[in-house]
Amino acid sequence: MTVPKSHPRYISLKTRDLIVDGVKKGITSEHGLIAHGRGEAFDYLIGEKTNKFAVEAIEAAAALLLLAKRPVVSVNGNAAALVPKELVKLSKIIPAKLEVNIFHSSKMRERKIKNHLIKKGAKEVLLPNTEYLKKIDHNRRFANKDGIANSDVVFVPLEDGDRCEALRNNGKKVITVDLNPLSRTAKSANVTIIDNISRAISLLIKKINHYKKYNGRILKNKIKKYDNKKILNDALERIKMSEFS
Ligand code: PTJ
Repeated sequence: MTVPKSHPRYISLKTRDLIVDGVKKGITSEHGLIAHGRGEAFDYLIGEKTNKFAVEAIEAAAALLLLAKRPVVSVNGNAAALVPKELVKLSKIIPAKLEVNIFHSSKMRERKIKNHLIKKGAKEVLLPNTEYLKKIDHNRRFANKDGIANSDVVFVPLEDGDRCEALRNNGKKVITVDLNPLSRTAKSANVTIIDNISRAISLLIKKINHYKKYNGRILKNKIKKYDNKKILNDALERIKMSEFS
């Protein structure tokens, strides 16, 4: 669709095009369209901008990813359609493994997401294989032994609640990006970035580059001071403040 730049909802409409293209290419699941719509609704309510609570979470996420021993960036169909280049860049600067790990199981879609990430510059992209996460009893439990299965910190944007809880129950530290502060994922992650992935990921990359000069003690201190419950509450307060203007 051709949208003039002057259109007040230009960014939102172009972002929709990315998700629709993702479905057409077989990268994004049809359910991804619904998830995107839910995200848009929450984005409205937080003012369609990166708020202070998101910046604080991005700082904690940057520290956690830099301190991790075996970090993994998990990619699903929505994230791959919206920010593929940025996910590749993020995995390179940490550095972290990239693993395709999707909720609506499909071997074909996994391969398509992998190829899409390679086209965008990724050298290696893992797919779930023989290993599996405990305490989740369906076909969404598979993970790669060199990736999520043996990771200590997982960056997993737009994740389903069950799988986020399963990652926590398997001893992983979880960083998510989720526009809905009331979702189970938002509540069960260690660090919840309540922002649109399209805005948050570049800021996370910048912050990681900036934090690389800090030693472990400073980074640990940033994590110690971080309180995810407070961040969720701040986001809810922001939503309550939404009013007609
Ligand atoms: O590719 P798959 O099979 O792994 O499927 C991916 C989706 C996202 C469809 C799947 O994980 C799913 O169904 O997720 P949920 O349970 O609908 O949760 C997605 C969450 O992401 C919701 O809380 C949305 O509000 C939020 N969300 C949607 N779009 C964005 C977003 N958060 C940040 N940025 C967005 N652009």
